This record gives sequence, C-alpha cells and structure tokens, in this order.
Amino acid sequence: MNMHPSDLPKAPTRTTCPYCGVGCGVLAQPGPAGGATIAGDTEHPSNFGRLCSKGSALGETLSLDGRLLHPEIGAQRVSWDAALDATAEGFRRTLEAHGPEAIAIYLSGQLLTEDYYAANKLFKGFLGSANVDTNSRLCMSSSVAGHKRAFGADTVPGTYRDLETADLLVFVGSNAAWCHPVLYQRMLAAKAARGTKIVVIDPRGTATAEEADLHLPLAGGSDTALFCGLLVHLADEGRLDQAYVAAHTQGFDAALARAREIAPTLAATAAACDLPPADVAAFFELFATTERVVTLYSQGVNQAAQGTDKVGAILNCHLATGRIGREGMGPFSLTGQPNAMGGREVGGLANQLAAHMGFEPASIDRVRRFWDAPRMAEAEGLKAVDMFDAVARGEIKALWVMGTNPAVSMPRADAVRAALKRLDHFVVSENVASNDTLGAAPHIRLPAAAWGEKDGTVTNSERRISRQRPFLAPPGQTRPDWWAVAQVAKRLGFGEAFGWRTPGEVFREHAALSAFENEGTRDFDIGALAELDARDYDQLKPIQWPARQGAARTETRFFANGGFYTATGRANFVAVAPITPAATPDYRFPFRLNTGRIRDQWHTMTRTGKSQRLSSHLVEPFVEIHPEDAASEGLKDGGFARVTTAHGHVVLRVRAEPGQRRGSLFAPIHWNDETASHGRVGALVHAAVDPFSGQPDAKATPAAVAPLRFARQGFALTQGTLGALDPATWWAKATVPHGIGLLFATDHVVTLSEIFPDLEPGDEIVDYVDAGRGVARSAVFRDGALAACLFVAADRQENAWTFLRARLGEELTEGQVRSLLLAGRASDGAACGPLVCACHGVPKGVIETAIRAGAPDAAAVGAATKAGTNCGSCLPEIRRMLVDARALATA
Ligand SMILES: Nc1nc2c(c(=O)[nH]1)N[C@H]1C(S)=C(S)[C@@H](COP(=O)(O)OP(=O)(O)OC[C@H]3O[C@@H](n4cnc5c(=O)[nH]c(N)nc54)[C@H](O)[C@@H]3O)O[C@H]1N2
Ligand SMILES: Nc1nc2c(c(=O)[nH]1)N[C@H]1C(S)=C(S)[C@@H](COP(=O)(O)OP(=O)(O)OC[C@H]3O[C@@H](n4cnc5c(=O)[nH]c(N)nc54)[C@H](O)[C@@H]3O)O[C@H]1N2
Ligand code: SF4
Ligand SMILES: [Mo]
Repeated sequence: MNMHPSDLPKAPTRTTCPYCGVGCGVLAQPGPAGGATIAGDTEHPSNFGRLCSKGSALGETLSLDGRLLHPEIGAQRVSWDAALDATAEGFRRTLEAHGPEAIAIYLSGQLLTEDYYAANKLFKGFLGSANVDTNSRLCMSSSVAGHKRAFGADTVPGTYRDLETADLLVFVGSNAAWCHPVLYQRMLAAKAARGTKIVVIDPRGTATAEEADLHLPLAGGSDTALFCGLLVHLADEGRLDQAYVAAHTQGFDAALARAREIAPTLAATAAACDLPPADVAAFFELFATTERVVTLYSQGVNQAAQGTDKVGAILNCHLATGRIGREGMGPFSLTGQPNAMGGREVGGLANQLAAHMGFEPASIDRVRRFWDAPRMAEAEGLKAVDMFDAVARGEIKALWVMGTNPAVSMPRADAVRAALKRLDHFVVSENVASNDTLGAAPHIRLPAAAWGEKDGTVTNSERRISRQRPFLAPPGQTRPDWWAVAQVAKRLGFGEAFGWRTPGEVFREHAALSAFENEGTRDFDIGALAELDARDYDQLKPIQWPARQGAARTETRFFANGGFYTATGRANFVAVAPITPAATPDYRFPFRLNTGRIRDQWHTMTRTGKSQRLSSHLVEPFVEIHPEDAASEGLKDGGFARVTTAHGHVVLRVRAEPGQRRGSLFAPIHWNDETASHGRVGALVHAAVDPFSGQPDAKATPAAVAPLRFARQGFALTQGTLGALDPATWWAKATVPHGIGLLFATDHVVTLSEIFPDLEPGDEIVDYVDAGRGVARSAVFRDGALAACLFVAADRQENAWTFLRARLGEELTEGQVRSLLLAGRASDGAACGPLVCACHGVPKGVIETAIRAGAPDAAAVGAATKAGTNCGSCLPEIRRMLVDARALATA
C-alpha cells in the first residue's frame, strides 16, 4: 500500500483491466517518467494476450493531472485524520438523531471486492442500514432478479469457452463489438473456425449487427414477446427437452400458457415486435434446430421497465430445451463493469445481504454471527432511484458516494444533482478532483487510490476472480477505499471488526463468509480461498468459482443436471407479466430516446477522456436518427438538434443513420459538464423502473427533437489552457496529442485572446480572414512550432481538425500552413475524416484511399494502412466501408 517509487517492480506487473466485465489480463510496466507500458497478458484466460482499444490505451490515462490527491473538507485541504473524524462524526450524528433510514452509501462496480465488502459490512452489519446500493442497480440488477427468480440464486451458469464452442450465438440488447470487444473478437474467431451463426436482436444497426447472419431490428421493448413466441414455437415443433423439464423444473405449463396469450403465433410475434415474419421464422428455426446455443444479453435487456421479465423469457427458452450448463450452450448475462460480479458476491445491492444471501431471517442471523455484528439491518434498503428520491425529500440526510458519478449516470440526472445539494452530510470518495458529482459540493472529499495503485480482486462475467495488482506508488495522500471505510468504522467504535491490515485479510474474511454454514446450499462458495496466506493471495492466478473447500474442481458450469437453489431444487419457469397496451403516447414527445455506449469512451470519461487515441474516434456528443425522421423533423446530417424530454434537454450533433429505427433516437451517455456544454444525456432519462429489480429503463424515454442552427462553427487547439466562452456557445472538449481541443458552435464572435488566455508577446500569429464568408482561421506559432490554432467558418471543418489535432508542437511547412489557412483543408487530402483506427491513428480518408486502390478485404486494408491490425475494435467499421464501396461500385 505504501509503495515507494524505488520499490517499483522491475518486471511487468500482472493485473486486470479496469474497464469492462470481460476482465482481460494486463501486463503493466511502469515507465521511468510516470505512466506505464501496457500489454495484454498472454496467460490470462479471458484474453490470451489481446486488448481492445480502451485496454491498449490505459498507459495514456495514468497522468496525475486532474487527480484528487488530498482529503478536503469544504474546499480546504485537511489531514486524513481530520477528514475521517468528520466523516464518522457526520454518520454518528445522523444515526443518533434520525436512525438508520437517514443514512446511505452508494457504491460502484468499479470498486474492488475488498472495498465493496468493507462498505457493505459497515452499513449492513454495524450501522443497521441496508441503504447500500450501487451503480449495478442501473446495470445488472434485472439479470440478478431474473436469475434469482428462475434459479433461486444469482448464478451465471456458463463460461467463456461456451461462446467459442456454440454453433449459434444470439445477442439480445448487446453491442458486444464495442462493449465487450475482446470477447467479441474471440467469438468472431470461433465463427471463422467453425461457422458459428450469429443473430443480433437490437432495434439499432450496431457494429455487432454488422457481423450477424441475421439482425432482428425489433421494436424497442418487445423482446419479451419475441422470446414468448420462441417458447411457443419450441413447444409446437416438438423441440422441448421433456426429460429435463420433468426432472429439473417447475411451472412450465403456466409459463407456456402465458407465452401463448402474448405471442400465440409467428404472425402475432412478428407484429408485436414489428419485424418481418420471415426473419422471425428464420430465427426460431435456427434456435429450434441448433443444440449448442448461447443467448448473450446486456443492457438492451436489463435496462428496461420489464427487464426482469425479458431475462425470464430468455431463461424459459433455455430451460425448456435443457440447454443450460452444458458445453456450448446456455443463457449468458454479459456484465458491464470490471467488478459487477464481485459487487453481487459481497451483497452490494440494497436487496442482498452478503455472499449471495438475502434478507431471510436465517441468513440475517448467520451473517450476524459471522460478523459478530451489533446492529444488523433487518430488511432490504432503498434501491438507487428510491435512494436518491429519499435524498431529494430530505429523508436520507447523510450519504457516502464511492466510485461512481451519479450526477451524470442516474436517470433524471439534473434532479439527482439538485438532491445531492440538500444533504446534511455528503462524502465522496473519488480519483478525480472534478466531476459533476463533486460539482454538487460534497462536504468531504476522500482521495482514492486508482487503477495501477489499488490492490485487490475483481470478478468477471464468467465468475472468474482475478487480481488487480499495484504497479505505481499511490500519489499524494491517496488511499484504498477499503482502508477509508475501515478507518471510519474504527472511529465509530468498531475497530476490532475492521482491523484488517491488508486487502488480502479482507478477501480471506469474504471467502470465509461465502463458505460459512454453506454445505452446498449457496452457489457462491470460495471457501478454498479462505486460507490463502499473504503470498498466495499476492500470486493468486485467475480462478473461477465455485471453489469449495476440499472439493475437487472438475466442473465450473451450473445446472446441467439441475441442482437449482430454489426450495425444491427445481428451476422456476416464469410466467411473464401480460403485456399491457402502451399508454396513450404523449404527442409532445413522439420519439423514444435510446441511450448507450460508444467504442472508445468509458462512462463519464474521467479516464478514457484523458487519452488522445480514445478521443479521436467519436469526438462530440451526438444523436442518431433515421434519415427520413431527420428530414421530417427538419434536421440536417452534421447539423444540431435540441433533444427534449419531460426531464431536461441537451443539444447534440445530428448523425442521420439508416440503421436507426424510425421513431427512435440514440445518444451516447458519456459526455457531461466537464466535457461538453449541453451533452449530459442522463438529464433526459426518465426513472421508469422494473417492478422486480428496480432497474431504470434507460433505453426508452419519450423525447422530442428540433433543429438548432448556429451562425458559425469551428475548433480550437492549444498546448496551453482554454479560456471561457460565451455561455450560449455549444462546445465539446477532446484530448489531442500534446494538448487539448475544443469543437464549438456559436452565434457569437470568438476571438483569439478570449479562447487562448495565455498567448505570449513573442508568439507569431498567422491569420486568414474572409469576412464575407464568415471565415476566420489563425495559427499561433511559438519558437516555430504550432502552439495553438482557431478555425471558424459557417460549418464544420473535419479535414483541418483531423490534420491539425495531431500537429501541436510541430513545425508546419509553408505549403501546409497556406493550404490550411486559405482552403481550410490539409494539402494531403487522405488525412481527412474522423479517425477510424484509434490504435494506429488511421483516418477514414486513408482507408477509403486503400479501398479505392483495390484492397478487397479488411486484411488487405490492414496490410496497406495498419488500420485494424492491433485490437480489432474498428474491424466492423472497416468491413462496413468495404461493403459500402462495393455497393457504390455495383450501383
Ligand atoms: N466502450 C465501452 N464499453 C463498455 C462500457 C463503456 O462505457 N464503454 N461500459 C461497460 C458497462 S458498465 C456495461 S453495462 C456494458 C453495456 O454493454 P451493452 O449493453 O452492449 O451496451 P449499451 O450500448 O448500453 O446497450 C446495448 C444495446 O441495447 C440496445 N437496445 C436498446 N433497447 C433495446 C430493446 O428494447 N431490446 C433490445 N434487444 N436491445 C435494445 C441498444 O440499441 C444498444 O445497442 O458495456 C461495458 N463496456
Ligand atoms: N442513460 C443511461 N444512463 C446510464 C446507462 C445507460 O446505458 N444509459 N448505463 C448505466 C450503467 S450500466 C452504468 S455501469 C453506470 C456507470 O456510471 P458511473 O458509475 O457514474 O460512471 P463512471 O464514469 O464509471 O464513474 C466512476 C467514477 O468513479 C471514479 N473511480 C474510478 N475508480 C475508482 C476507485 O477505485 N475508487 C473511487 N473512490 N473512485 C473511483 C471515477 O473517477 C469516476 O468518477 O451508468 C448507468 N447510467
Ligand atoms: S475487452 Fe477491452 S475494456 Fe474490456 S477488459 Fe478487455 S481490454 Fe479491458
Ligand atoms: Mo454497467
């Protein structure tokens, strides 16, 4: 924990990527001048050496600028002692005056298992409050609820190997090409080797859908009907595994009867999903006739007002065919965050207790005895949406936020941010010094150790526990989150129960609890790890659970032979709720706003936003809309739209996309007040929640769009700082090589001195102004090298941006400067367009040139340009360009 720079390891450190739930192994070698060299770990069973664009760029995200390095009370830097005393005192005061309902902690799937365990133990066992929830509520909770309802436990039955040995992969509401890229590449490799068929069920044409044999662009929200139709088809075609259903399940007849009500025929199913009947028939036939099927699902399933039923409808089809827990088959919930699974294991959700136990009296008593807990929470606490509503009403008065940015990521984010300001006692544990949640003025800021510094474990989508190991000294006063929790506990009088000295000690306790009075009654059992000594913990190799003490580890799948965790040991088929007719649409909000992710940014951009490579692919917040909808709403591709819902509005760049469904909008979730002026999409999202899981529906907020025009647009690039712009200006910031970039649109005049406050007298400024056309371009040279530039015109200047974003600090030739300033274009025309390959910095223009020169496939494009040859995340886009070029050639 207190690593000194001279103790830095000489050999690369084996650790785990801090982004998605694939859980790739990383080799990190700290550099002499800070940062680190990053490579994929060839020995890690998640990735066998591969990394995606985000993982590859980790070394670019480790700088200390923007880090929170010292504890603060108010805006004053204080000692840890003072900050911890004040944190503890605030919770003590609130508890005494208002009881355990008035306190809460809001956690994150990006915490390590050890952090999560400590926080959960303190609140649920020692402060008597189950108001412990996590951003996993917004992420995995419908899968958790769906698993528990069907299996009696939150179990992911399969393994990654199944994805490679399946003959049919069905992706439901998952854009794995962008969100689980390394796993997706593994599946594509298997497809190439064995001809695996891929079906993608997503209202949008995504990068994942581009590789599919069949894409079903169903109406948003209609997945339950689709899988009910499938169950009916399987029954009618005699495709059920009667023996499995009879031996290991219950409730089949009721579930089928309900499915028949919802989707009696193929035609009815197709109508409910607004899909061509022939495509639905093709999917049903593939599923019915392929034994080895894996159905992978993610946020298009979970983040829905009927998310738990969507999960149930999918699980029904696998249970009915007995395709579960066997090689190459099963339902597979793709987890989002690096430790989404670990959070579920410790009980980080308000409706779980710990170690996959709930709030049944026997479990409460068992955990009480294990913890020797003085004040156990006796009932479930408030789930995220309810928790922040209780904050808004003033009922929760003391809140600790750790490792998440709810002022951006919660639905109705503006209301959440306003609610945070009402708290009497508001503590935030963070890596960064500034984000939208910190903008709500917490009373106490605690500086947390970040990836590369922190030490512990995470669990990936296939239940595999891997170590995150430190390879950098914790900077400033940063400390691990579990330590801060333990210190607060000590100040509240619980020093003995929180006396851990290392994360390994926390882990052992967690492992022991999983095995405590378990005897096979609970799926989550890692008792075999309860006695690891410090060295074993340090050297722990990636290991899948279950890992029961004394049991031979032969099978890591669940349920091939039943053995469910329900009272009867049988799986429950679920009769999903009847589908109620949609409420009368609100004429003010005719569109459905779907939100999600882009390839190269991670959530609220606090880390990926620091990488120039990752900030090159999609640079601005945008909204995608079908071209015909764009035309009818008066929107222009490349123009601007104001998107409004009942909860807020944003202004986004318009991308007219034929892959969008009519009536649907898609906007990415990443931009926030730190990175854009009007791009906080979370402010628009309604808080409609699933009745079982409490997970909000982030994919279907009623919305309106309207065109917005600005007199001028442009960009600025600088090695120095950016000045403040008129508040009505639309802007987005992006990290570029050696500096920062700003794209903007405005009705005001933007001057050089306003945007670059640190110009120096000796700077050489080269200008071009064409007042008639509203064009003004300036380049600032310092000691002969480009120090800043400002380009303003009536519309966007993508070519000049792509060229110049990579030229700060360089000397430009006379010819380049002339061409850029006069014509607004780089003289090298190929440099144009957005960067497609982030790893090798290859812009669209270069790839198009290679295709025009005859490159027949992605491999040839790679050979000619290097594009797509590192992580492969951009291969879908390159293949699409090839298809488009072919379509043009034959047209
Ligand atoms: N690059 C990148 N990768 C990430 C993340 C990131 O921020 N950036 N975050 C990680 C996290 S925490 C998570 S949870 C995962 C999320 O990974 P995904 O779930 O794959 O990502 P999303 O983009 O949220 O949504 C997936 C798809 O659901 C579709 N969808 C919307 N409504 C419906 C519907 O009604 N039915 C169906 N079938 N589909 C629908 C959307 O169009 C979208 O394409 O990604 C992880 N990986
Ligand atoms: N509209 C809409 N909203 C969504 C979603 C959507 O699809 N649509 N997806 C939802 C989903 S699935 C998710 S997972 C959430 C993600 O939403 P958030 O969790 O709010 O997003 P992050 O940007 O990952 O926030 C993590 C924060 O924790 C900090 N941090 C990172 N590591 C540590 C650590 O070890 N310790 C501490 N103390 N701090 C740390 C980072 O600096 C950052 O500020 O968004 C949800 N919100
Ligand atoms: S797929 Fe990419 S983001 Fe996910 S764990 Fe692997 S390297 Fe990290
Ligand atoms: Mo997530």
